[in-house]
This record gives sequence, C-alpha cells and structure tokens, in this order.
Amino acid sequence: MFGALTEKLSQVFAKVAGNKRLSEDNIAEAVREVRLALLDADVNYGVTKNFIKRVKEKVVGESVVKSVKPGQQFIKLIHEELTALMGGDEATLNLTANPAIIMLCGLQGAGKTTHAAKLAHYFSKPDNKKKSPLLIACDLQRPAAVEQLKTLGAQIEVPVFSIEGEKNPLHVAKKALKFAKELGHDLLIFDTAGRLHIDEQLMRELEQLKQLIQPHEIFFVANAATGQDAVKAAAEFNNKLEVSGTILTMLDGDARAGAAISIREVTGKPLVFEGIGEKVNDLQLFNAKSMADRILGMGDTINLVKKAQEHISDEEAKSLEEKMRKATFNYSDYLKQMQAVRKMGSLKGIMKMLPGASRLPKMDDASEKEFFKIEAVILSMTLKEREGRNELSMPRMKRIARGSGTTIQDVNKLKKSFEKAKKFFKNPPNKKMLEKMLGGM
Ligand SMILES: Nc1nc2c(ncn2[C@@H]2O[C@H](COP(=O)(O)OP(=O)(O)OP(=O)(O)O)[C@@H](O)[C@H]2O)c(=O)[nH]1
Ligand SMILES: [Mg+2]
Repeated sequence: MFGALTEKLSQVFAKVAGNKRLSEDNIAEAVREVRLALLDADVNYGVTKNFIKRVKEKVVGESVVKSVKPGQQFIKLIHEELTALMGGDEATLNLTANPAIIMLCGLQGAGKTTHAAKLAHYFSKPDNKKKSPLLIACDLQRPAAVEQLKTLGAQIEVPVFSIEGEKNPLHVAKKALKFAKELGHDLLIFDTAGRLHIDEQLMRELEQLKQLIQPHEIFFVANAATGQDAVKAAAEFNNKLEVSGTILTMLDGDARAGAAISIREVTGKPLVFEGIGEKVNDLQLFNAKSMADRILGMGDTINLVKKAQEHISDEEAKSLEEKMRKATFNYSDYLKQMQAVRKMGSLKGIMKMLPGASRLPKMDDASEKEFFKIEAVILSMTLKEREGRNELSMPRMKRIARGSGTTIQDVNKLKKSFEKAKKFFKNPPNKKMLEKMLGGM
C-alpha cells in the first residue's frame, strides 16, 4: 500500500536488525534515514521533525544501543511512536443520539459520496447499533451527484432523501430533518459538494449546513493518494468547520503515507475510518497499530483476523483445525475454506494484509483465475471423490477436467499439491511448529 516508504524503512531496519551491537553513530544514521524516508513519503515537515525528536530522545533514554537486541528495540520504538502519532486506540464515536447526525466534507473526488454509503452500510450491520439510516443528498453542484447517491443507496437498501430540481442544499437538509423524524430514522448521513480547492463560498455553504443540522460528527474525507494536499485541506476544513475526525480513503491504491501519518497531528482530530476499495463493504475502523504495521511492512493481521471472524465461525475454524491435525481434511473442506476466504474479499486484497506482503510473489489477476480454476475442478468432482472415498484415477481426472473446463494437468496439479499438504500434516517435519501454527489460527 505504501510501497516506497515501506520499502525504504525495511531497508533501514534490515541494516540495523541483525546487529548484536549498535554504535551511537549507527543509530544516528538509521534515524537520519527514517527521517528522509518520511519526508519522501510526503509526511508533513513539522510532524516529521517532532517525530524524529521524540525517537532520538527515546533512543538515548531507553538506551537502545545497550539493549540485548538493539536492532529489534529500534524497530519497536519506531512502531510505537508511529502508532502514537496516528492516535493510539480506535476512536470513540459520538453517535448515541437519536437521530445521530453525520456530515461529510472534503475536496472533490475524495470519496465523500461513496463513504456516505459505506457508513450507512457499516452502521446498519447488526453489531453496530443503528437500525435505520437515511442518506441525504446535499451535493447539488455536480449534476450526477444525487443519482450517484441514489444508486449506492439502492445497492445497500438504504433510502436516499433528495429533492428534484432544488438548488439550495439548506432547503434539502431542512426537509430531510423533518422527513427523518416522521419516519423514525436513527442515523442521518449528509453528503455534501466538493471543490477542487477550498473556496469561500463552499465553506460558507458548509458552515450554514452545520449550523442548521447540528451534526454530532463532521468527518473530513481525505484522499490518501494525494499526500500533502490532503493534509493542507484537512487543516483548512478543520479551521473553518471544527471537524470531529478524518476518513482516509483510497488506501487500496497508490496511497502515500503522508496523509495517514500527518493528519491527526496537524488537525488534532482522530482518524476514524479507512476506505480500502470502491465497494460499499470496503470500510473499516481506523486502527493506528494496524496502520503502523502496514507502513512498516508487517502486514495487517489485526484487520485480517477481524475479517476472518466476520466470515468464518468459531465452530468451523475448530473443526478444520481438528481435521488438519488428524490429516483427515478432504476436497470438500478445501472448497469450503476457499469459499470462506473468498467471502472476505479479493485474493489480492487478502494477500496484501499478510506480514511481509511486499516480499511475497505479487497476486495478479492470473492468480485470482487460478483460484477459480481450483474451485471449478473441485465442483466437478462427485461427492465420493471430494471426500477421498474414490481415488482420482485417470478416467475420473479426464471427466473432471472436461466438466470444469480445465485440463488433466490442472486436475493433476491440484491432486499432487493436495496429497503433499496431507502428507505434510500427517507427518510434519516439525511437530512443535505445526502445533504452534494451528494454535494461532
Ligand atoms: N479504490 C478506491 N476508490 C474509491 C474509494 N472511495 C471512493 N472511491 C472511488 O473514487 C471515486 C470518487 O468517489 P466519490 O465518492 O464520488 O467522491 P466525492 O468526494 O463524492 O466526489 P465529488 O462529489 O465529486 O466531490 C469514485 O469512482 C469512487 O468509486 C476507495 O477507498 N478506494
Ligand atoms: Mg460526491
């Protein structure tokens, strides 16, 4: 996600990590390189300066140089400071009121409209308390904005309030408040117009809207791909509107770490959510530790586990673990597992969340296709074949290949890798390690 920065920091860490002994000079050099890497990634100058100052103080104070594993200690320190800089714990939202009101603001194309829908969807999930959100179309500048929100609303089955032909967003807002009250909506999300640059008129319009609807949360929506520009805009929106938090978007693309690292320090307001894709489901609570993990190339195990828990039940996980231990898992289990993984999102997206993802082979669309192929092969097996009660003989493999639109080689490849995996679990070279692996799942 943060390709260049992650790469550079990994290099710095690689240099210091293995060292049994580090001199003050080594550390000073490493700190200097971290500083350059941050500035290169578009982290705000002042933020970088303070960050480096704190790191230096701690390097000396905690005597990194004299610790048992100075390299590891140094990495841990950078991780902790990054986490603290981005806010430490997950933010608490002020949405207990009924109705709770959220207003979104930000520059053009930052993702306001998309994230209005994502938030509505997020809060209508059973765990998140709100039952009946309403989206309100207050962007009357861009001709297609209302339609866009309506389309998104239809996708997630959340109603959208808009007034045909109306030019004044305040009128829409006023009627929406009344409408929501009558229909008992308990969460109102206002989408607003964006501008290429901050202009007085836009700000006045937003100030008036704020005055009228008295939102409990005002989220600044920041496109993480724009680095410093997003940071500057965040500061200005905050000056004028006193925002309550930031949603970082486009984190799935070529995001620069600059916005993620700087915005909280510059605005003094928490990062609350992160947008990680175009789909309505691609939203998660901002988590500073997980963001630090990702910046440092340590993967995103926090969100991976959350995702997995959402889609794989405890019993399922237990039963699979049992089967792996006894090496009795079969193609049906494999298929079920694959389908569960697929529910979590694209394979590409999941791979990016694994520790050391930048060093893993890149997942491209071809790998995604490979995944479909395996699925097709298993689906073309009979139940007995899937459960290993019928050996995959040549005629059977021929039939399966034909049925799945693949080749005998494809079927054979799956068969071979499956047998290998089974052998491995039946007789693992290192039983202790396997136990540890399964225990951690
Ligand atoms: N990859 C990716 N695309 C996103 C994300 N969020 C939004 N988009 C896409 O970015 C584009 C702009 O998003 P919008 O929600 O229309 O942005 P906006 O801030 O409402 O734009 P204006 O209304 O023109 O100011 C759309 O094509 C979205 O699908 C994200 O987190 N990741
Ligand atoms: Mg919009």
